[in-house]
Amino acid sequence: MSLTKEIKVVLLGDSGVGKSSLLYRFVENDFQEKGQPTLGAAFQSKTILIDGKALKFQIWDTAGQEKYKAILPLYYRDAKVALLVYDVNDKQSFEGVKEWFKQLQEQGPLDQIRVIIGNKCDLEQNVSDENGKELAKQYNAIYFKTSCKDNIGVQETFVQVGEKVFKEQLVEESRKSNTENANSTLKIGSQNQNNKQQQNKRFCC
Ligand SMILES: Nc1nc2c(ncn2[C@@H]2O[C@H](COP(=O)(O)OP(=O)(O)O)[C@@H](O)[C@H]2O)c(=O)[nH]1
Ligand SMILES: [Mg+2]
Repeated sequence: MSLTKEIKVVLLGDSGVGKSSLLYRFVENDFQEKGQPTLGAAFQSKTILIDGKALKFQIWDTAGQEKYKAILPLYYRDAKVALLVYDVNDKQSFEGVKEWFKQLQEQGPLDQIRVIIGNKCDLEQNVSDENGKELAKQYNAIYFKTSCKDNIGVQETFVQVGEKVFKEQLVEESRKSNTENANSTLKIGSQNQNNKQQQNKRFCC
């Protein structure tokens, strides 16, 4: 059995907010002033160590254009993590993130970890931190501010996501072992009951 845990991550957000740049910064630790437009969707992987445990991110980059929107449920429906990106310089892109949340609430998985990313924080900020945090609170999401250009917050975002993934895994494992213990206690209980019934039978005429 492989010791590396693998999770699927999907990048969502309007065109031009920096989704592909985030992926490039995370995977290659580099930045391109003139990014290439993304067609449809494509993924890249990167493994990092979190508290000594390996976590492989399979990150799906999607295109924000209207014409691709119909196919995006294919990518976010089984993603453990959704990164919803806006450009802090562009108010309209923040409205875009609100739309994404609505769609994910209707069609996304219930246990998905959602992260709001206010990217391009090296530029003038037209959407305040408070607005970003407020939206995150409303949707029980994590909030991060990043700059792919100046390499701010990108690695930290993935590390925090990884920590949350492992924390959830621990909670899930302890929940499972509690249920298993409860089940075996029940079995022992009912076995005792059976034994008593057998014994009673023996003393019965
Ligand atoms: N100033 C600045 N520009 C950025 C940043 N991230 C991306 N960009 C630029 O924004 C443009 C769109 O980025 P891209 O990653 O293609 O956006 P996408 O359409 O969401 O994938 C490109 O010209 C990038 O160089 C950033 O953090 N700061
Ligand atoms: Mg792109």
